[in-house]
Amino acid sequence: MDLLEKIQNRKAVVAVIGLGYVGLPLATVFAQAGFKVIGLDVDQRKVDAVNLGQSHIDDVPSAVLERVTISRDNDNGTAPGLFATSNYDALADADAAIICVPTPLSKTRDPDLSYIIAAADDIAGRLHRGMLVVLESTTYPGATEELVLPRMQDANPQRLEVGTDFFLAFSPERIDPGRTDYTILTTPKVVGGMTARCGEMAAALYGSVIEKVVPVSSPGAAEMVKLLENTFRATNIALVNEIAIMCDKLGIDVWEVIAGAETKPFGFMPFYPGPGLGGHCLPVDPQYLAWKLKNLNYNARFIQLADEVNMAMPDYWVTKAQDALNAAQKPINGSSVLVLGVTYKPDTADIRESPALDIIELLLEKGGRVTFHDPYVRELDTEAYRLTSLQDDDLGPALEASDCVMVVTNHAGYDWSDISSKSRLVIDTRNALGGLAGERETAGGSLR
Ligand code: SAJ
Repeated sequence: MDLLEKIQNRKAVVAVIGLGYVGLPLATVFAQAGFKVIGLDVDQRKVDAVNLGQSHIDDVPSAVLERVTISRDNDNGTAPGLFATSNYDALADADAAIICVPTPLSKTRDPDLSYIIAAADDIAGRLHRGMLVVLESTTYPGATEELVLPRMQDANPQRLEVGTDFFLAFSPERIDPGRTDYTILTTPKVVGGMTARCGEMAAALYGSVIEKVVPVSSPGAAEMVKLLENTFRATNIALVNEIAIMCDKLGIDVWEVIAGAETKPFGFMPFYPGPGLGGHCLPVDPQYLAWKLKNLNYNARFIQLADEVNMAMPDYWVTKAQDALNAAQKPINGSSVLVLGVTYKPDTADIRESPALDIIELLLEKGGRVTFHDPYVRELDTEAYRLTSLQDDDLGPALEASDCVMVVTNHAGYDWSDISSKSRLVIDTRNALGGLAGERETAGGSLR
C-alpha cells in the first residue's frame, strides 16, 4: 500500500515532533481522526504526562487527550491513538513526520535554527521509502529546501530522491492559543511541496483532518505566506503605535480616532496602540524574514522600522508615567508604581516577550518602587529582577497606596471602574478605562 492509500485508509502512522502548543493539538486531531500517532518530545515529563492523558496545553483538555492516548504496550502497529515517546527511533515506524519545534531568536536576535536542524537530523537517520516529512515551524523562506532537504538526501546511503522516494513540504502552523472561533480543524491549512507529488501527499494528509487545504507551489511560498501574515500584523501594530504618539503630540485622542476610522466598512482594518509587541510570534517571525533578506544584501526597512517603533513603546509609556508623576511633583525615584497585567496579551498566562517585563525593568532602573498584579502570573524572574505578584486579588488597598498605576495588560477580569475610582494616577496603555477615566491624556494616559 503506497502512502496515499495509507493516508486514505487512515493506516498511515503519523509522527509529530514537538508536543508544544502546535504539536500536541495536531497530534490529538490526527489521533481523533483514527490515525496512529507517535508524539515525540525531548522532554520526558511531557511524554509521560501525555501518555497519562495529562495535558500541558490549554487548547487540549486532558479529558480529550485521555480519550486518544494509547500505551506502547497495546500498540499493534497501526491501532489508532496517540502514544508519546522520547525515543526518536520510533520514527522508523512513521509514514509521515511533522516538525513542530520552536524557532526562537538568539540573544543577538538572529534565527535560532538549532531545533529545526536537530529534528531534521533525527528524521534523516530513520528516513525510509514512501515517507512524508513536513516542516510546520515558522522559519525563513528557503529553510525547508536549504536545511531539511539536504539532510534527508545526504543521510541515506541509497540517496533517496525527493518527490519519488520520499516527500517533503512546508505547512505553516496557524494555531492561536485560546482562540475558539477558529480551531485547528477549521483554519485553512496552506501546504507547499518540494515537488507536485510532495504537495499532493501533504495535502492528502492534512486534508484527512482539516476542513480546507490551500496548496501553493513550493515550500518557499508557504514559508512566505506565514511571514506575510505576521509581518503584516507587526508592522500595522507599529504603525498604530506611531499614530498614537502623533495623536499625543497633537492633543488628539487616538482611541477616538481609531473608533472613527473603524466605521469605514471597507479598506481599513483596526489595530490598537499598546505597551509594545509581545508573544512568541510577532516579535520573532518578521526577524526571520529580515535576516534572510540581509543575507541577500537587502534591508527589510518596514520590518526594521516596525521593530524599532514597537520596541520603543515600553520607554514611551514609562516616560509618560514619569512626566505624570512629575506634574504631581513626585519624582519617579521612590514613587510606588503598581503594574496591572504582565502577560503579552490579555487573558493568557504567556509572558514571552511581554513588553510589561521591559516596562518594569525601566521603572526599577529609575528608582520606582514597583509592584505588579496579574491573575495569571504569580512571579516574575528575569535576568534583571525578581518580583512576586500581589497575592491579594482585592486590589483596593494597593491601588489607593500607589502613586501611579500602569495598566499594561487589560485582562477581562479586572474591575476597571474600581481601578479608576481608587487610583490617584493611571497610565492606561490599553485604553482599558475608556470613558471611565477623568481628564484623559491623549494617548490613553489618564491623570487623577
Ligand atoms: N497587539 C497590539 N495591538 C493590536 C494587536 C496586538 O499591541 O492591535 C499586541 C498584543 O498585545 C501582543 C502582540 O501585539 O503583545 C501580539 O498580539 P497578537 O494579537 O498578534 O497575538 P499573537 O502573538 O498570539 O499572534 C497570534 C498569531 N497566530 C499565529 O501565528 C498562528 C497571529 O498570526 C494571529 O493573527 C494572532 O495570534 C491573532 O489574531 O490572535
